Amino acid sequence: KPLVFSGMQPSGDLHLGNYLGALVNWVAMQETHDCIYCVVDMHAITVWQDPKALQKAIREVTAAYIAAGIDPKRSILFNQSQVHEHAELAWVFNCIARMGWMSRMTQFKDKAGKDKENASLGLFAYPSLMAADILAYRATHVPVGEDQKQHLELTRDIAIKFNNDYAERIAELGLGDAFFPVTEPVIMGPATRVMSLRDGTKKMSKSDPSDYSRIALTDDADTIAQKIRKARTDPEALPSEEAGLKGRAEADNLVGIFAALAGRTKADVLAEFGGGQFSGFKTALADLSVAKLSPITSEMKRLVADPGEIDRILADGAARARAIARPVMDQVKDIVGFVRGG
Ligand code: AQP
Repeated sequence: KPLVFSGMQPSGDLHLGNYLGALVNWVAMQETHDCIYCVVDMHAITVWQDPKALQKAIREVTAAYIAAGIDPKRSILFNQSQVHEHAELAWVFNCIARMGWMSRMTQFKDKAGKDKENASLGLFAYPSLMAADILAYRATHVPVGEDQKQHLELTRDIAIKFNNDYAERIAELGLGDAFFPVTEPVIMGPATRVMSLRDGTKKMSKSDPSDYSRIALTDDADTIAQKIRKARTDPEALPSEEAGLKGRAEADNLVGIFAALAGRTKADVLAEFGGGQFSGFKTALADLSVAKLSPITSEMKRLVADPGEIDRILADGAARARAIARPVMDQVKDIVGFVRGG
């Protein structure tokens, strides 16, 4: 079976974008692939995280994965910092990737903002660690939202350059023609880019200062309803056809969220709500969101009440992850020319 790897940062509460853009696809892929799902805590500290809040978020994100349908027996579920091969391989990749490649990454530009001199070195090297996450398992498929496409292209560039730079050595050691696979991004489903509820041109994000910009998986029914009621819209009625959403980013986003949650097309949603005012549509969207998210929220609550059990699941996942990553890392050391004991 093809091997899948993906992860999310415990840098705040997971939101509808994380859920529709990534998590629902992760759950589905368990049927057809061997899957490794990671809570990428080392990525989270590329920007400041309060230590106690980080520990809490790692357990909450783990609970969210399980509550959404990731089965920790069937898939490998762990947190990144427990498997040190990620950090080891990232260093090798830091020496493969070029400064120029990294400086073209839009996520770095967005997150570093104007004060680039003050951004952490980790934030700059983020895509190199992400390549290590994936390639430590030689994963071939990575389900992500649209925003991660550029980082995945860089993962491919790193794999190709490593394979080329060390081609002779890889052949000499009998490790095949290409040591690392050229990974396929899997960007699928109707909601690959969910936008902020306050600004239809910005993606929904954990780090947006406005709580009203996102629906968190931890929000209760009243909070969800209130956030949807306050979501920005324009004064026009909803169009009856999809073409009418063009140039209306906020309307497009809300219809897209409805369609994704209901498993319907946007055209179908507009056939029902087109011509009507936003208020009625928003009430229906709030009801649908609560119906879909509240079972996940309550299961998350139940799971986080027993942090010991979550820690046991993570430790078990880390041991299984290490069993795959360790031999890959040993081979990388042999390829590069490090001397290793035992
Ligand atoms: N708005 C979104 N729409 C669709 N997919 C999204 N993803 C994130 N936001 C959206 C997908 O969720 C997965 C995990 O993302 P992440 O936690 O690693 O980091 P991120 O992409 O940077 O997510 P955030 O929420 O915006 O976090 P912050 O604000 O901390 O940077 C990825 O597959 C991502 O594509």
